[in-house]
Amino acid sequence: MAKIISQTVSNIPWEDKPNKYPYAMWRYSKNPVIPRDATPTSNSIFNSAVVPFKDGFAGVFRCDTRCRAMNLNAGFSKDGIHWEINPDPIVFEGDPEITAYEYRYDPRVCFIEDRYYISWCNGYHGPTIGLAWTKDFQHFHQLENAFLPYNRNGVLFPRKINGRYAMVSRPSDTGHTAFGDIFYSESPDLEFWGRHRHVMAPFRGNDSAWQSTKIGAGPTPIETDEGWLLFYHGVLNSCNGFVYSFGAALLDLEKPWKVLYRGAPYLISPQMQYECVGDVPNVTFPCAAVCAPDGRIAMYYGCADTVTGLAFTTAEETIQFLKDNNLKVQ
Ligand code: BMA
Repeated sequence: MAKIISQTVSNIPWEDKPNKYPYAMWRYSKNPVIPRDATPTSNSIFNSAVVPFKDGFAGVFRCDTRCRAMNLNAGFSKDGIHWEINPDPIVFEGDPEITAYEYRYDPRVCFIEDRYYISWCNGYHGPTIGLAWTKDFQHFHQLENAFLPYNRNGVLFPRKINGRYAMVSRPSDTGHTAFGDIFYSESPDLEFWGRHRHVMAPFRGNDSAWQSTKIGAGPTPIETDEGWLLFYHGVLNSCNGFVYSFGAALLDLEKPWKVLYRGAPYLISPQMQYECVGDVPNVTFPCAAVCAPDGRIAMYYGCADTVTGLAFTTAEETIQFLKDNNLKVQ
């Protein structure tokens, strides 16, 4: 049985797999859990990050406003399903040159040592990776941007690896990027990043076409005794535009840029109405997972750039799925 080493709590949101359901990941039957108008000014709430906090959960939510400004709001929940999301965006403290707001979106939250780190796509003369920390989800201290523009999908690892902080990210461009590989970077202090290593490229071929255009890390990687479990989104360029699905890979524990297994089929692709119809149709975009000691995993994912859904799996089932469906990459 694959064992989760990362932080776990037993009260994660959960629903058992429907009888005879054939796949490794299944959706919450009451999706979406967060509607688009959960704050007075929100046009949409999606691609958002949740972590265990006190005896419940806290999160950083991508709230696009009815002016279509992209920003981040904190929120709280007892059960991970019913959320109170602050009506006002997070105010980041720090060097005004860095905290100046252009746009903020697609947050991830990662608990490291004694605090919660937020990484997000931060507008600074183009998209790059913003970083901040909080201990209480009230006060947020912004750090230097991790990388030069242009970069997206910066996701921290929950502990130092070989003595350094670690992050995967996806170098990109200023537009609706039509390419993108996942890279690994290290930092001694969360300010200076280097030692960049290539992790994975999109797979250009029929054997896994859902991830043929670009890929990007999803939730904080989950440490298991068999490797880092990385859920990531992959994009297919169809005649109807980009289609965002997500799947998983298992990365080496000490050298996370080495891929041990990578699933050829997706785990979730846009199939439900709330995933196919919205401001951007056909998008399922995972940004957070919470784990239980017995290996259960609850995943939060953005649906059609409009609402937020939940899906479930277990470490054992996903790792077995990866072993049974490993993509052969030349
Ligand atoms: C990406 C990001 C995501 C979004 C996706 C689909 O480039 O902007 O926030 O979910 O496009 O629109």
